[in-house]
Amino acid sequence: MSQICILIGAPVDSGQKRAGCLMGPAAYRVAGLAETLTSLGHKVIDRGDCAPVPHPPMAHANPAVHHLAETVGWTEVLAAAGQTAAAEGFPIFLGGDHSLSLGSVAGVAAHARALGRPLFLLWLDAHTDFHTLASTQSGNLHGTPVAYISGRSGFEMFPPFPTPVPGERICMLGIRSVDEAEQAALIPEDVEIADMRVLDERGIGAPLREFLAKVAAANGLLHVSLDVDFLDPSIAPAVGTTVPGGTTFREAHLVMELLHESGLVSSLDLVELNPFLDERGRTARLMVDLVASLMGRKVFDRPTRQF
Ligand code: HAR
Ligand code: MN
Ligand code: MN
Ligand code: MN
Repeated sequence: MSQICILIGAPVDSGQKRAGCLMGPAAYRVAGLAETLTSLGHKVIDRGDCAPVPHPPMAHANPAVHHLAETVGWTEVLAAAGQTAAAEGFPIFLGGDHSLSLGSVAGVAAHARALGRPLFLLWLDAHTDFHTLASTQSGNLHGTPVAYISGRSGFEMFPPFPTPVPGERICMLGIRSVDEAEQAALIPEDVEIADMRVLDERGIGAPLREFLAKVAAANGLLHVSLDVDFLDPSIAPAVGTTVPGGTTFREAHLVMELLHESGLVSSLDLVELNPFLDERGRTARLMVDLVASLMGRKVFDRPTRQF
């Protein structure tokens, strides 16, 4: 199906401490994201880069928390841009660190609420990003979006999340770094966590297919959040938080191919690319290739499915 892809540049660097993610949107453009989507038959509208709504500094009881006002400002602008774009087509958020998902997912959740359809979330990441502002020790707000999206308390300075996504509508793949406080908070939730141990045992297709069946049965919308560190650092070095033992090139493409076949994905984040750490653009190009698989590029285009 041909889509109207709406590119939303989100040069967010405030959710962590290693500068460079702000160059992400430019790197995706240089790597040919729009041209790739056009070649697959999609229409592309590039909305350019957003800027955060300005706020005076905000303090938090947890002194580790930094760039709070800026993060709230990003959340507001991206939620508004995301809601508008979701009504017009298929939003693709070009990050930017993962704190941008506080806003991108709030935007698509507002759209889902307007349609009266449930939103589901696929989190492709080494990390669960399930901290609250109180529990984060690093103070890096890129480690918090899933807590906000699932309606945990402690985000009072942020806009109230429109219809929080309950744990049973969230699936995480690629997980291999979970802090103690996140672990404790995730236990009572029903988040489907296919960590690397599970993927080693079962392969990556099985847990994903199970989740997609739930989305389809509920007539849900599906937001996909793709963190560069989902991938093994040997193939995707351009990220500030490398964790060994990530997904392979083919595992990542299989995820994207299955997602395409499902026809269920309605919006996408590309996050944590730090082009300053890249090797001649290889990570940016790999991310663009993964988007191509998600949007319909096939290894061999069979007239009928025969797997
Ligand atoms: N859990 C750690 C923290 O909160 C590391 C979080 C890193 N998150 C990302 N995005 N890089 O997934 O500081
Ligand atoms: Mn992340
Ligand atoms: Mn991560
Ligand atoms: Mn639950």
